[in-house]
Amino acid sequence: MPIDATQPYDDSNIFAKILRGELPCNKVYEDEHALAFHDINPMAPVHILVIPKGGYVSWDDFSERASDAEIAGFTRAVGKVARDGAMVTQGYRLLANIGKRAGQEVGHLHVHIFGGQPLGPMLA
Ligand code: IU
Repeated sequence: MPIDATQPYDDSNIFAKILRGELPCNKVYEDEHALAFHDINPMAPVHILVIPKGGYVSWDDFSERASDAEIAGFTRAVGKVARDGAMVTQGYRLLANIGKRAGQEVGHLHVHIFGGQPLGPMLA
């Protein structure tokens, strides 16, 4: 059931639980501002989620409330995961589903990184 991304952040979501260590994840990378882990239901040979450590629902929420350091740190973490995953030469795709119409299922901002195969055209 997609979430309403205009609602305030609710820290009972599953990624908040992962961040608090209440649930496990298959971690790829972590630093002060971001955590990256393998998607539990991969849609490509490489399917990694990168999440900011702060509680933000959407990109618009993040860009409004996060500090410059958080925004820079998160952006750099996405790039680092792509580089470390050797996706840079082959190409990769970044995707963030925001809100109901985009099918956002988890109310904590996350960027999907897809790679490891030709990715085809953009959305249907
Ligand atoms: P979406 O952009 O909100 O639709 O993507 C949520 C993703 O979170 C989706 O690809 C799930 O497979 C993934 N996921 C996960 O990796 N671990 C979980 O415990 C849950 C969802 I729930």
